Amino acid sequence: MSKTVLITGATSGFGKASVHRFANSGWRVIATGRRAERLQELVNELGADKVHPAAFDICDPAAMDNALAKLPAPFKNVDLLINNAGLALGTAPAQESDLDQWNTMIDTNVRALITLTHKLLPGLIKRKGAIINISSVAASYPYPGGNVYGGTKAFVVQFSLGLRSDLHGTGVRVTSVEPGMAETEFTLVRTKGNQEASDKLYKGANPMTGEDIADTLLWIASLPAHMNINRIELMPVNQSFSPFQVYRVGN
Ligand code: NDP
Ligand code: 8X3
Repeated sequence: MSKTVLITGATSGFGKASVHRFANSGWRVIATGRRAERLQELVNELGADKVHPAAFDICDPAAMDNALAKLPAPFKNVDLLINNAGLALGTAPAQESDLDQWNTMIDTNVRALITLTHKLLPGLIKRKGAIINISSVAASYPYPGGNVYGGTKAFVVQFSLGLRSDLHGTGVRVTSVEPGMAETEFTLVRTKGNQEASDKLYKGANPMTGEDIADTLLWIASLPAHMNINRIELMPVNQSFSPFQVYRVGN
């Protein structure tokens, strides 16, 4: 019998590619995001029996409740929650950052993620389901301008590991997926629509793609029920590590 996955942030990037991968592998998919027309395109491409579009702002708990209450019968029982919706805003150092942007990242990457998880946990436990949370390499490796974004993603890692502890014995699997550079709309959003900045960042780097991450998510979800990937970190070959920066007095 086919299973149901709820994928947040399905209008673009990792989420959109995952809707295709899961639907084409026999899953029923609840696809969420604010851009309703993009969700409808997924339904048109993949079929209304495979994809249910749920357009809402994930930061609005009432809208989330409404969308969950309106799930049609075949999509009601979620077996897998992929908490993917998220964003980075700005690259300024902390001392020059915009507090509203910080709060939006916390509301989206943290508050909305825990809210949806909390709402779906009873059903996931009943069905011995799974949760995959999308974190980032920014959770483990700080970089200038990563401040609150990295903080939210570190929360996602630790929350995932905490869930693993709490769900001990329930059969529910929890995974933190921590990707590095992948070309999606991520940088366009981060730079408020600066296509040139986005193109420049990815040019020549051969970054990962939404499909690369979607393949990883499908692999994790398809493992035997007795196996749990706790954390997985992925990078394009052309991305690696730098030395610490050292500020020298007198420079
Ligand atoms: P995209 O910008 O391409 O996709 C982000 C998705 O999140 C969109 O579908 C967007 O939908 C959704 N989203 C954002 N805010 C809201 C909101 N308030 N309500 C509902 N949906 C929302 O980026 P990616 O695919 O790259 O990002 C997916 C996840 O992966 C994010 O959590 C990101 O932090 C993480 N990540 C990305 C990396 C990268 O290099 N690309 C690397 C590591 C992690 P809509 O705008 O329609 O609402
Ligand atoms: C996205 C990867 O390195 O831009 O989470 O923060 S990075």
